[in-house]
Amino acid sequence: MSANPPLGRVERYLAQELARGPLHFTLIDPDKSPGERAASIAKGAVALGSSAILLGGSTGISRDVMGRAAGAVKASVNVPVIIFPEGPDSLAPEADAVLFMSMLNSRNLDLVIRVHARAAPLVRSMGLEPIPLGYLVIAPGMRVGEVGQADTVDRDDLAGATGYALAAQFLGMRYVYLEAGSGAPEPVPDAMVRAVRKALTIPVVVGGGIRSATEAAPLLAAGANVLVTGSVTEEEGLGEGFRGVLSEVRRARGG
Ligand code: 1GP
Repeated sequence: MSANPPLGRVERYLAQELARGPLHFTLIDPDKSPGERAASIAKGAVALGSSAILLGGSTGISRDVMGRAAGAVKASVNVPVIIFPEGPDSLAPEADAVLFMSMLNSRNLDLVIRVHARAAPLVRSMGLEPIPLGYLVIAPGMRVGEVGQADTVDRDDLAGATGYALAAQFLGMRYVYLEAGSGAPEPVPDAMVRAVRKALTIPVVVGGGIRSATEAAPLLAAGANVLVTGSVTEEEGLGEGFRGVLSEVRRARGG
């Protein structure tokens, strides 16, 4: 036994990249964009500077659909393919890693820890790298807030968000994800990102409602370490909105 097991390959890569500045992850829903379609979005996204592909989003993605998307994406890009899980049934060994996330503010203990107890042996047997992450749903929370039975953090409750995020860090989680919900009319407030960033030493991931440079710039200025976008590519492909987000991230990285 070692007190601090070494980081896995994906986390080492992310740590190296994060040391050079903020990153962008592209979330692709394999139910909406299966197999080769997921691969083609991933290829375009990575060419524009996205640093990882997250696969997930819908409820009820089967292992088969996840596996085919992960396999196709892996064959076309050289960045990590990470499952954004919805439950143990959507895990597939074709991916590199899984966000092993606890929904910190869910009233449903299944989403805080019980599903994890069922999923952990599966994650190990599939050889997926688990990335420990505290997932915090901020108002409005959208569908994930509802399905996840979240006590959403109010948008002006900076102390509440900071408390949860710091607790996640103290529990040993290595990332915190501030989630406004997919398709949120506005992203997490930049003042909240700034407050959480200031209190933590682990990376802060921000997602939900980021559709263009206009939303991305203040979040990056507030210190967000990773921006996640999903809907914008599902709805508009690699158009102006997505390109705008990526150009802000590249600018924040000094490139
Ligand atoms: C959802 O944070 C992600 O979990 C992405 O949200 O679909 O609004 O980009 P969008």
